[in-house]
Amino acid sequence: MKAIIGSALATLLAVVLIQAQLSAEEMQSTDMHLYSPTAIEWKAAPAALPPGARMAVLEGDPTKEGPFVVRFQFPDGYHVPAHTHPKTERVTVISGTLHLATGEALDRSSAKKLPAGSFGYWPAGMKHTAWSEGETVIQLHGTGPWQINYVNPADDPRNTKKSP
Ligand SMILES: [Cu+2]
Repeated sequence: MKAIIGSALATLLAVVLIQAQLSAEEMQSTDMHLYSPTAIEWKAAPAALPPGARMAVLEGDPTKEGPFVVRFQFPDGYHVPAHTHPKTERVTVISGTLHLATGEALDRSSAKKLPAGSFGYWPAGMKHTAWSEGETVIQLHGTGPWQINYVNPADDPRNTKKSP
């Protein structure tokens, strides 16, 4: 009886280990992509962002589970109103300048200035607002799905009713 339970446990453990290995492998790339700056395909950014931004998906799918890398291109003076994310945000400034205001007050006068070459990350749920100075490209990487929740629902472009 003990032997049966022992081998059942061993089988269960083996199944668990194989599943853990499979899900780790799903996180790994099976293909290769090299992007020169001119080969990056820009599209309109998702409706969750104010109009005017463009987005390029470089790796993965930010709408799905798993790792992703995307870039956003903002025109000069583009502003993303106060918002949070359900996961850690990781931002690299590729070109231009990003200004970031954080904290409860979101005081724009004490915002951090992030010139090209900057990197920053901040935790899930942290309120922040950001705007560009000059045309600005930022790169986000993280673990999807990527989501944005506006502090004030009226700021959410998805809530703007398009006239019929
Ligand atoms: Cu953000």
